[in-house]
Amino acid sequence: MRRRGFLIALALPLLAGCPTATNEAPKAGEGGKLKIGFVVKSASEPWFQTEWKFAQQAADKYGFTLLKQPATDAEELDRTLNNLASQGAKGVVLCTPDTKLGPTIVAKCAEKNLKLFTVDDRLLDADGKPMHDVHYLGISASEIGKMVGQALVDEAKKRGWNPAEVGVAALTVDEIETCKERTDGATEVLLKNGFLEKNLFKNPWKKPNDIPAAVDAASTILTQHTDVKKWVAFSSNDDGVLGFVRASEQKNIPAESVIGIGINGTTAKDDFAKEKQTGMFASVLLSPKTHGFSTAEMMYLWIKDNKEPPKETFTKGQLIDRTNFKEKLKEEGME
Ligand code: FCA
Repeated sequence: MRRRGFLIALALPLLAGCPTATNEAPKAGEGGKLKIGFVVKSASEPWFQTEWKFAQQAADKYGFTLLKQPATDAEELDRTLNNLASQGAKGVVLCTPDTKLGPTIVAKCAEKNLKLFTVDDRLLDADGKPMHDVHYLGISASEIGKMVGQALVDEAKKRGWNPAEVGVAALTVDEIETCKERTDGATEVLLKNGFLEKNLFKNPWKKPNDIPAAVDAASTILTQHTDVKKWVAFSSNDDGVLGFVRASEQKNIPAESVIGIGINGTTAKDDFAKEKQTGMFASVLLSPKTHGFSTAEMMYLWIKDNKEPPKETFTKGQLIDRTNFKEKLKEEGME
């Protein structure tokens, strides 16, 4: 329904002979300043706030104007892309609220003369396949998922747990390629290391980017399996794992019986800073600097010098926990 609204909105100017298209064609921008949009699916998630912060540093360095906009659904994204074009933006770095909007987004950006650089979540075509021809920078998701799995295995061993008795909780977002690859990677490693399929409890995280929704999804798992006394937990990112950790606290499960390992680092770091260790044991710190600064910089050089960015870039991550997070965040320019 929503997507249809977006398609109609896209088709209307075309049907009407596109009377506004010439007016909306990219202008140099007021004051001659080049304008670039940076649109993300959630303005409240620390990951995206950090990405914006670094993108702003690129804008400050090169002197372009960065238009930071959230778009949480198809309609908002459609409005935002129209808006960016009418403000004279010539390109947009985008983490889409819905990867299935791929072809519609590509058509819209072409119509509005906006160069498109997708970040984090890759667009899917009409057959649900990744759109390899659209520029994309994302994480090496499967590899990072496996890092999470291995770190869970290592910590459980260190605590002397018998893997066959441990509950494995996964909050999944399988409709997003990068998220599915992460949780599949972690699952694979755990199952190869003595954790049991029968103890693997997956629950889809209905509203990703929303911690209360993750708490709900995790509570369901915990309520159904009160016999399980020790848990390892993972998800597509820190916020999902934090949902599990908060839910376990609400159920009075001791922190030492929970090993939660996230991805991003941007949310987990707040738990690492707490005086007492929580179930949020570690995280794979990504590089919001690369995802924010470098994408904005590449877009700027693409518009200004016609220097096309690589079609695909995959970034890495590094494990952080309470013992090293301060130093690692500093190295990434995050503190
Ligand atoms: C996805 C996740 C974010 C972040 C990003 C790199 O968009 O939802 O939390 O991990 O990939």
